[in-house]
Amino acid sequence: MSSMSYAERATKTSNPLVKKLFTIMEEKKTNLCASVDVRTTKEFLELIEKLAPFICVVKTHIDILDDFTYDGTILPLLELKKKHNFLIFEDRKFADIGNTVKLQYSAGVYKISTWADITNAHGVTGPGIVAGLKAAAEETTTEPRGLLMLAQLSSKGSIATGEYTKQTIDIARTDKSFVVGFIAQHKVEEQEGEDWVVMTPGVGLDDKGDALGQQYRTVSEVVGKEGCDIIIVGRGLFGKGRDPLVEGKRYQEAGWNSYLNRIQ
Ligand code: 5FU
Repeated sequence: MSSMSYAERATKTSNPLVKKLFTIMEEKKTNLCASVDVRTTKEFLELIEKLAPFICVVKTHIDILDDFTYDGTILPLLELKKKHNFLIFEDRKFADIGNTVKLQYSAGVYKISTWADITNAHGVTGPGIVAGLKAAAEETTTEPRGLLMLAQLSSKGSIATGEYTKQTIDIARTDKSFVVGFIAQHKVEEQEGEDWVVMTPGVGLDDKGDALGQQYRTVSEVVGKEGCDIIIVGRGLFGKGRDPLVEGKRYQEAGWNSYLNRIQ
């Protein structure tokens, strides 16, 4: 489906969450997901407010915040979501048995299933992880929820390759209504009737990586050459004294132009 427009894919999908996502992307002309890895709620909300016009998805690591409270962090986040029209993706990377992830997703202080449209999981524990997360979503919200399976990672030496990646894709196929796509480094080969959303981290226009194993590729490589749908950018937008207003626009334009070139 990588040569089809987001608008066309929004019409074709029967999944309400995917429809919402592609519709936002088309309306705001963006395939940029901002990864807002900061430590205070103030910085978090201010950064999202600045980046909001340029993005389709906010990606959180909610457990990084030093001062998290549901009312102080999540309620204003949901207000920003309403005002600026984006989806929320909690990059929780679940990796346990079904019963445990069910609790981790819906309970504790974070109650992720009540506010995050999208979350993700590793395939390492087998398909029970999908069933556990889906059960939690069904029990805690009437809003559409979607799962991305971690098929590949961006970091140096990742062992999520080859047969592991293949088997993770097979796990995704066990529930095509709840699993909406993958975190991967390139487009996943699709079977008849499939249209997976591929979200890709490890994207940077100025750096090649960091000191802890992160590896960056350019926007045109990821969207144009590899056929990924959404670029996930963190420090490229706000790190090292960068101006999120400038970089937000820059990555949005780069992502959108690469997409337009791809579907021509
Ligand atoms: F699944 C993955 C992955 O393979 N690589 C990643 O970098 C997730 N990430 C996340 O994307 C990571 O946890 C960060 O939150 C973000 C990338 O941030 P950066 O600042 O653009 O390197």
